[in-house]
Amino acid sequence: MTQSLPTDLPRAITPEEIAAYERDGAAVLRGVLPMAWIEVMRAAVERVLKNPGEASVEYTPKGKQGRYYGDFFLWRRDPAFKAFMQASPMPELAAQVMKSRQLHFFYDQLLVKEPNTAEPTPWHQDLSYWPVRGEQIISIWAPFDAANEQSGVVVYVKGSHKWGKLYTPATFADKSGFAEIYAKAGLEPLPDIEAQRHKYDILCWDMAPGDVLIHHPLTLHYASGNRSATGRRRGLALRYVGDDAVFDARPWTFLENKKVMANLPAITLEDGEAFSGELFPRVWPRD
Ligand SMILES: O=C(O)CCC(=O)C(=O)O
Repeated sequence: MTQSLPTDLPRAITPEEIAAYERDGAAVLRGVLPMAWIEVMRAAVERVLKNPGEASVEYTPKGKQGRYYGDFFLWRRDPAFKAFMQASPMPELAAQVMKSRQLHFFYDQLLVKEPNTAEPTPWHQDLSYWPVRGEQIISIWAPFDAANEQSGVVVYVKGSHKWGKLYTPATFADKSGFAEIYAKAGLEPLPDIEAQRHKYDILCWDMAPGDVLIHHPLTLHYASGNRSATGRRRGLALRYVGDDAVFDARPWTFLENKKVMANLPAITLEDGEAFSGELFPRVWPRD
């Protein structure tokens, strides 16, 4: 059924949008995700929510209202997620923004916040969690609902990708299994951005279905809980790596999280090697 969906970008990414991404570390791209894909992905998200995977995390504590659900590497178990990262306009978008000849898929991460969910996504930078080095590394945050600050759209500290900092990864929830791993990384503690928001230039966009956000792996970002009483916030982050990205074998990344890695093939990449293999397929150019 995904075969009849559009693969081409509805429009080219403009030089101004690329310049904003490079300068600010994040940008909004309006009207780049066709509605047909959103519908397919809404159905795919429902499948996952009804049948949570082994790597999934319920970030909302039991007994509290709302639901903050996180899951990883969905493309490995659901054909719609695989089609979305491979055959939707998203790889072309990533290649254009990063000016990359080739792309490999790194992983996908589903983050759903149902109405009345209090739990925020803490301020963090992605790169400190990841076994990757390079500049051509991008996240596309694709919401399948309208999203705004009230419902927990992702917001960014403008220009923070240029601070030259790699901060200690934040843990999304106490029992997620990550805290012990990240404490060992020996990185600089994150500043308390939430408590001092006035000191930072925060980028925040209202999103309509069809819009996506893009961000650099060093850009600090956050999302509030979903304070809407009715509006869901279903977001999927797609991570792509381009020509200059290589495997970084440093310890204390998410690879050491047994829950995430349990059902994935073993990674045999050496430090400094380009991404390849079954777990990190080439998705651009399309064969
Ligand atoms: O969806 C969220 O709440 C956070 C997303 C995020 O942290 C990311 O895409 O890297």
